[in-house]
Amino acid sequence: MEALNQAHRDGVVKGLKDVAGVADRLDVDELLVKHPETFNLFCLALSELMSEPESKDTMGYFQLAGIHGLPKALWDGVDANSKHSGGYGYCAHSRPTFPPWHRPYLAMVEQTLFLKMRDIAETFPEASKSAYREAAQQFRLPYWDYYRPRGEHTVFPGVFGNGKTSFKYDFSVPQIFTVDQIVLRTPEKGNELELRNNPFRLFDFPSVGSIPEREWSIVGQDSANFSRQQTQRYPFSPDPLKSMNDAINKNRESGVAQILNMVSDLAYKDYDAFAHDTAATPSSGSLEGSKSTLRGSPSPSG
Ligand SMILES: [Cu+2]
Repeated sequence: MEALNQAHRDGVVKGLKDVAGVADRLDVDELLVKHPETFNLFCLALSELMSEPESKDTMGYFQLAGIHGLPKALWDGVDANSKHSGGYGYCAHSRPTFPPWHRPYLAMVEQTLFLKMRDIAETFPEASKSAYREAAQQFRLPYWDYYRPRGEHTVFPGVFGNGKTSFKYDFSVPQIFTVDQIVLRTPEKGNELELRNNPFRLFDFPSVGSIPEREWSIVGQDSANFSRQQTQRYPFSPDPLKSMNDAINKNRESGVAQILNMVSDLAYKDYDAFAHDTAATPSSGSLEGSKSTLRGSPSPSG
């Protein structure tokens, strides 16, 4: 464990294999339902990370976020090869390294949260400490499976009567991303329940200028009209949640078709065609393209 702590302080990603073994990453709802104590610790750790955004720690919130986008800053003094990232962050867009680049990046976020979860587990009362220690060991960064039904029967903008389409399953946004507050068991309350702000809902900027004004253009043409107080999803929609759910349900069919195509079409034997969006692909789409389509739907700022 000390080796991982030291590596982390040095800005090195070792991953969790040596300290927690190998485990599956789960869909966010699966983690929540199957490992509630782990999810509880995850929320506490994420809130703690987000509460010190301007920490100069190389594994601090703004430092981690800046690797992929904003705020624009050098990570540990290393200059970015920004030719492919639009001048922001280090993300390997439009290159063969697009898929593998994101794996150590997410492992870095995972390692950061895991170490916080381990520390938080130690602050719980003696009677619950060992349960939380074990819960931390179960943690792997969850993902959002866009094609997992979250409910039954939905109606969304489409092509049938009244311009609507209906489907027997609803692939809506996981609820944990939508509610303002959540109930957590906290060490401060002696493992009792406490109402807390939901860290998955939004991020409150510590000050209006914490993202410099000149950097906002990365989030698109309309960025001048975005809130400088907090992050928003579908900021210009009168009903952001409905817009997100509609987009996810509407894009599901073409998204699934594209992924199946990438599995079955021999054109994708070419790794470049599979991996990124600038290769001359004889068929349609790439892993990068499908990520962008889906990411662009729920959150215009990525
Ligand atoms: Cu990226």
